[in-house]
Amino acid sequence: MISITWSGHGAALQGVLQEPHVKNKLLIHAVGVMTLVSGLLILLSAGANAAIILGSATWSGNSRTYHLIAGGNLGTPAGISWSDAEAYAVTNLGGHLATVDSSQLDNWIWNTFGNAANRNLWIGLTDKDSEGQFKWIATGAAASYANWYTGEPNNFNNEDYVFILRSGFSGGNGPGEGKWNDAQVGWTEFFSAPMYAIAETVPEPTSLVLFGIGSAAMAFARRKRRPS
Ligand SMILES: [Ca+2]
Ligand SMILES: [Ca+2]
Repeated sequence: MISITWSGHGAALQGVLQEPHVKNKLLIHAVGVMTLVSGLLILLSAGANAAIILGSATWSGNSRTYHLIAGGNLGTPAGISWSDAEAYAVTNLGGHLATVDSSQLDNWIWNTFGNAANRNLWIGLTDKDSEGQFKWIATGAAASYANWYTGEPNNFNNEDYVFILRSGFSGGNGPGEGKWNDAQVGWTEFFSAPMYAIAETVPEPTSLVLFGIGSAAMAFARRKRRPS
């Protein structure tokens, strides 16, 4: 345990610290430094995760930006688990795996990221909290739109996480490309095709907002320090 006691010069320092204008400056500095550090940590962590963004595009229907996430590196992208993809979206993008709550958005994602490519696409739909009750990870809202493959979701061996089946997929229930299937959280491939993921972000990146707040606080503190 660490304890701090005031004595001697400390008492004098404590008196100075209690002067209102000094306390205000210290508070401004503390807020500025903390928000700058928060923003830096978010930006620095962008290189720390074993995941990459292969492409991004904005849908005019809601002005949100969607990102194609994979594991591995840019030279050799690889499949990624639902949990790693969601963690990457939260930590590095300030977002989540995608909420695909309309046929228009579903079709746009398919045409933008899935069609004609040998990849499955994780989305932000899960029934991990209550079997059969599928909710969007970003909002917790129950799914009112879904695009299941025939026979899905089947919760086979306790499957709680949803992906879009790759282009050209055909299984026991016939052709299923672009349709949805529930799967297990750690899968990185499905019938030899890698699992990638679609994440979404709102227009203003979180890290830039934090930087803005931090920079404004520091600039304000600098202005106040100047002799008038
Ligand atoms: Ca399930
Ligand atoms: Ca399934």
